[in-house]
Formats: sequence, C-alpha cells, structure tokens
Amino acid sequence: DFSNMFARDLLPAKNGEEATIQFLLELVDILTNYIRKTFDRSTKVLDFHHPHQLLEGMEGFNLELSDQPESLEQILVDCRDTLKYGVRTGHPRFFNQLSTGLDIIGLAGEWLTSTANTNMFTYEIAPVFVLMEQLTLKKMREMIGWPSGEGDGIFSPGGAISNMYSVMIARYKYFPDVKTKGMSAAPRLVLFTSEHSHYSIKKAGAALGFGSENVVLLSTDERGRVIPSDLEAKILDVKQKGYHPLFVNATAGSTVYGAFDPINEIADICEKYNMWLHVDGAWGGGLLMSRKHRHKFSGVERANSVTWNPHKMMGVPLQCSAILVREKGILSGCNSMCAGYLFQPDKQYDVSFDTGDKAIQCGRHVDIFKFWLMWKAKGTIGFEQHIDRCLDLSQYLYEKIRNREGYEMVPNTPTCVFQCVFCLQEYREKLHKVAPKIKALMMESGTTMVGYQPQGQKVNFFRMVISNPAALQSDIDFLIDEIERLGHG
Ligand code: ABU
Repeated sequence: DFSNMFARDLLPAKNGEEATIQFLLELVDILTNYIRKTFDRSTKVLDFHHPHQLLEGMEGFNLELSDQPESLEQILVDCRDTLKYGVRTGHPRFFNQLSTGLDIIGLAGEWLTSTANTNMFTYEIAPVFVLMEQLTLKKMREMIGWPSGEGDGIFSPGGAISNMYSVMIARYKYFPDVKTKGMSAAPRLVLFTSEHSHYSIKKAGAALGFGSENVVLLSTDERGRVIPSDLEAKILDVKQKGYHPLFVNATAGSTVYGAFDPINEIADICEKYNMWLHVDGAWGGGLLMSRKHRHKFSGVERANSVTWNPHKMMGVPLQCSAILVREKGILSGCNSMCAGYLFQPDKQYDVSFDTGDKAIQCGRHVDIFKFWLMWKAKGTIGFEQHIDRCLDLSQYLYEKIRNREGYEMVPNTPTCVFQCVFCLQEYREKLHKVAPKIKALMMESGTTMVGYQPQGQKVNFFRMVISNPAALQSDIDFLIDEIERLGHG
C-alpha cells in the first residue's frame, strides 16, 4: 500500500531500500502490462482525446502541478494514466511515423541508460558509453565505405540536428573564419537540396545565418529524385549572380516518397564545382545494412558527410541519430570551445576521448547504449533481416494497392518500395478532404494510424511507413480494410 508513502520515503532515505524496490517492481508491472498489450492486436493503438479534455482532467488524471507532494499511490496512478492516454507506437498497426515499433532489447538499453544517468561529454564520467560510441560510429563509417572506417562523427538529438551539423562543417571547411568572425568572413553562400528533401535543410539555412532564400530547391522527376541537370543549371545561375555554391544535400530515402537521389551523379557535380556533398540517410540509412538493398546508396562513399538515424528504419528506440563525417578532426575544429572546467588538457587519460567539445551541445544524452546493445543482440545479420522484411512487406502493400479499384499509387511507379503512398481515386473531386477525414475517424476509433500529407500540386494522400518488426501482412490488410470501412461509413 503506497497511499501513505511519499518520494521522501524512497532511497536515499534511511531504511528506504525495501520501499524503493517495491515501488520499482510496481512500476515494472505497469510497464510490462503496457508492453504485453502493445503487441496484442485486440488492444487499440490509441484512446484519443482532444487537448481540452485532457487538460480538464480525464477520470481524475490531473496534469496540473501541485505545491504539496502526492502519494506514491497517486504517482503510480499517474504513470498508468500517462500510458493509457498516450499512443502505442509499438503496436503492429501503428504506421504513422518513420519511427515505429518497440524493441525489447532497445528498451532494456534505455532503462539501463536512465539508471546510469550520465553525460556523454567526457570519458571521465561516461568511459564505457564513449568507447561504445566510438566503435559504433567506426562500424557505421565502414558500412558507408570510407577506407578503414576512418573519419569522424557524433550522435545528435535527431536527424534535423545531424543535418545542421553537416551544413556547419561544410561552411567551416571552406570558410573557417566564419567560426570567429561570423558570416561577414564569407561571400553569400548557397545550399542546394531537393524539393522533396526534409525541411531541416532549410531550417539549418535559416538558423545558421545563410537565410532560407539561400537554400535552393531542386526539381525532381516523377519518382521524387533530384534531376542532376537541374542541380548543375542552378549552380551556374548562382555563380553567375556572384554567390558561392557551397553545399548539396542528396536525400537517401525522402520523408514522404522514400525517394533516393542519384548520389553518384550528384557527387560528379560536387567534385566539378568543389562543393560539399551531404547524404541525408536519416530514413534510408538502415538499407546500408542490407546486401540486397544497399545499392540504393550507390556512391555514398563519395559523400563528405552522412546523416543516419538508427531510430527510424532500424527500430532503435528514440532518439538515436548519427552525423558521420569523412574528414577526421573537422567536427572538433568547427565546434570546439575548449571549456577549461570540463575539457582539461592535463587529465591522466587520453583526452581525445573527451568527445563533448565536438558537439554543439554541452550536456549530451547517452543515445548509444540501446543501439549498441541491439546490435550485440541481433548481430548485423539481424538488422539486415529486419530491413529486408520491411521492404518485402512494403512490396506486398504496393502489389495490393497497385491494381486495386479506387486507389492510385503516388508516385505511380514502384520506386518507393518501402514506403507506399496511395489515395482513394473514387473521391477525386473532394479528395483533398478525404484523407484528413478518414484519419480523424481512424484516431477516434483508435484501431490503426497512418499519416497523410499533400505534396506539390497533389491533394492529401496517405503515406504508409513500414518499419515496425511486429507488423505482418495481415496488419496491412487490416489497414486497407479499415480505410475502406471508415471511408464508406
Ligand atoms: N524527422 C522526420 C520524421 C518524420 C516522420 O516520422 O514522419
């Protein structure tokens, strides 16, 4: 009975050990119950409520903070309610985001990480995690194809930040004085990226002082891939205006279509104009682990930097994103500030393992352990099997939708074999409103979740993401049946 017990009764309180263990066991019971239900298809994906309903307090679930401590009994109820009104992103019928699934080893890794509660900035306080990060980054660089896995890299708080790193180090490479003197030390610099690329490249342009107008969007073909001749024409146009073309982002697995830009052709152009080539493989990076599918990354070894998010296609729990760089030492050159209170040069160990000064953050969460542990538990072969299975499943969806009456593939080619996007042809007239309406009904019924969006001139369509190891062909069938049930209802 925790009704008369409070946080102050737990460790480090005197004699708090038994209460601490009982409290944590109770919490584990809540979590394991949640996990069991997550994989049970008779459980809903979500129990949707509007923000005002949750803010008003659902069945005693009070989000307001209090001045006085609440009992441990109430704290456990709050934990149960938090999960109850959340979304089961590990549910086999959750297809809404690029990050889906609930990997048990990854979860164990995250629990251990929180228990260790340390900071990645120095070897001094995170010796094992720092070494795990170094070894894992090297392995990832080997998979990219950089000689002996040499180079640099760091785990960052997500793909957008990893992409931002790439822009920063490109600028540092060509205009190092910007670090100390600011943008006045460089000419007007221009970045190039696909019209289908992730918005983080534009955001990096704005945040880093390039200006979003100096992020030039490249035209794409019908499959959403950059047209290399358009890149070259736009570079020449920028040069003719007297500006400096600095950086090209090639996307490997675009956010909506799952398109892969032609890296080799883009690399040829970057070499010709002496520009930095970044590959944003935040979504597609996992394919590097598949002997069957890694050809989509052909030419990636020619990139100067690569973003790769194991928390997407590879199912590592959020967050886990790496920026990998071909040139050793450049991250440190770009970002180091040599804070004397943290990065003392006269420590008793090799201070090159104090990796924190490479980062734009100071404090850095341990994102590596869950990934390292999963890699240990599955082996490279296990990740490969997962990737191949996801792509087989999306091929199944593609075949199912392709000739189905009332649907249209977007794009209508089999390019995006792992991310099928479709819409209900039958309602073309009012189509723009159809996907949002079905999605709203879907959330209210709580049975499944899939995302939608417009793209260019296209009306809203569904984007199907398959990255969840728990999803089966029967879950794909369920989703299609459910869309039809809700659409006709
Ligand atoms: N950082 C891109 C995530 C997008 C998505 O999950 O849909």
